[in-house]
Amino acid sequence: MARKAAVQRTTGANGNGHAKHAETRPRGALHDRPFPAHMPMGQFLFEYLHRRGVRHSFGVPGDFALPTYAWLEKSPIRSITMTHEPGAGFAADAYSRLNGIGLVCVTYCVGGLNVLNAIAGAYAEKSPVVVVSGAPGQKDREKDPLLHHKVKTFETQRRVYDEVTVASTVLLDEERAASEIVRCVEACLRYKRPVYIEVPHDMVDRVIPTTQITPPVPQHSDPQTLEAALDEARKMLAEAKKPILFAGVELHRFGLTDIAIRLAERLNIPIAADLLSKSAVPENHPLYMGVYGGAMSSDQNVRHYVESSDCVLMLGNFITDMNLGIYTAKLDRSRTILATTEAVRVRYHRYEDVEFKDFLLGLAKAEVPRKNFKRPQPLKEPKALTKSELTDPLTMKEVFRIVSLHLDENCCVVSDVGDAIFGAVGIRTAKRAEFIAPAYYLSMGFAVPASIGVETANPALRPVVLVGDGAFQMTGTELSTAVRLKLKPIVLVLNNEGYGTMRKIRDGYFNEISQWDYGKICELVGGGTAVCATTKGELDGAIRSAMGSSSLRVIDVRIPRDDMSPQLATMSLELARLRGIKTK
Ligand SMILES: Cc1ncc(C[n+]2csc(CCOP(=O)(O)OP(=O)(O)O)c2C)c(N)n1
Ligand SMILES: [Mg+2]
Repeated sequence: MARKAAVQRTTGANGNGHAKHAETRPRGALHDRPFPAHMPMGQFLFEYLHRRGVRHSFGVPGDFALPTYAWLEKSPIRSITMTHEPGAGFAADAYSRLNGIGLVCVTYCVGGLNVLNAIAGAYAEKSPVVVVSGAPGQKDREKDPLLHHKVKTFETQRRVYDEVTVASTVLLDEERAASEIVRCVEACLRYKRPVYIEVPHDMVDRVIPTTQITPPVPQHSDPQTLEAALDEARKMLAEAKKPILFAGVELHRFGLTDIAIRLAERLNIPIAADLLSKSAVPENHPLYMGVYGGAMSSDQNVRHYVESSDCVLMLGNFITDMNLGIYTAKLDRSRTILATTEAVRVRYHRYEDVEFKDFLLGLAKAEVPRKNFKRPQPLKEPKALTKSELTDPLTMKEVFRIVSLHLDENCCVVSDVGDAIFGAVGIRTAKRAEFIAPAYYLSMGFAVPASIGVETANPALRPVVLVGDGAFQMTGTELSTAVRLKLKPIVLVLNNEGYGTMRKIRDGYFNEISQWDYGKICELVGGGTAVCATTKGELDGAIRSAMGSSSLRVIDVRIPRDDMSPQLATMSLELARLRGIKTK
């Protein structure tokens, strides 16, 4: 019997089908062992994902997804049930950023649409998450009945997901199911963006052929265009008196940071990062100047250096309003080279068909004379606390200084939206620490569940979670998942009694939230220890004690209601000005 064709779609990373992309990092051993010629669909799905690097799945099951979950359980991938799908999405996003690919497994619409916001964030910030959703069966769809969890049509969820993915499929065709799975997973790896695989519950046990799947095709640059782009960039770099490398997040996502650092070292040019890529370059590197983002830069030195540079070599940067300090950044095209996975631009010329990695490798080999860069002022390490200040009340600025004192290469700072993210610009670590935040999409509720993804992807990392009281109230329940999994995040609830960031832009009763006794969360979730910190000394002691422990720690960090980090002060003024809102 002829079956309905699988619904399929793949678009480029920029959503228009024309995106360029770098080669992905080598993933799991795909072709070590050939797949059996026929396999149950569920077995093939998870076996393929496992071979491509997925080791964990985050989600919540449901009746349409249970047959798929049964295959997940039998697979080598470990399934983690979260308290709510948004948490599963944020955990999978953070996991994918560190691991290179991740997985959420949910049920139809009630689950799939619950996780949608997190997947939208993963799309916006290029995080390679595979969404597997259980769904009504082929038989169920025959007379288009009103089935539970259905919204409008059986196609609704897949169509919604088309807006936030680079490939999607509904596995209704046994013959093509294996190649559809491969197509979606490979698109996820290639574009570093989410994909959607819908698995009807009565299809997942069926035996499907795997013989037609083909290995992924490596991408190549057009040699002449590449040479022309390199030629112009080399000339610009050679003539520049004051070049700077402005590191973007794609360096991290595509595993190219080390090549970029070697390039800067060879040419002896300084490095700045943007907020999304903060920590991609170790902050203690001798060439590292700090975070640049116009008015939101980590200090005036880096801001002046970038803005007076005659050649800003931007590698993998997202040009977002946040990254550019709400458009206070000054980066005109006459003095920039911008290379990303989507295109290479040198001054006013745009080069298509040039792979980001090829361009970077070409530059790394370029014969450009070394510059005589000498740092105007060495980047200051955070000052240790003096005895006399231990009893001082806390301020946002001091929180970030005290956190900086404790971070090392085993830490991963996970920031939520609010002053947790703005203030994090001011974190200056003596050692290399990871940093993860939804610094472009800016969805609240990211950090606590993301810390679960971080520690699951790399158990050697200790997540240091910076989360506002408002954001904590959204997804803090995931601490119960952390306790169940014996994870050990250190969670700093930046408690300023409400939506501080919003208050700074426009004050009103709508920015009030309930005051929770955050310390009690440990009792509720049955693990961990909580303390409250109101002074610098108390916070310092609480973090030191947390670092020495190996279980969940929650610190209720009491910050005066009207205080804010210097970065938020600048940004809120800029935002209010942009929106025409009068500030006090
Ligand atoms: C999911 C989501 N809802 C609403 C917002 C808008 N928003 C941005 S910051 C903010 C307040 C955050 O409050 P809190 O977590 O307490 O951090 P604070 O601003 O006080 O530092 C809100 C509501 C958002 N970014 N994400
Ligand atoms: Mg708050």
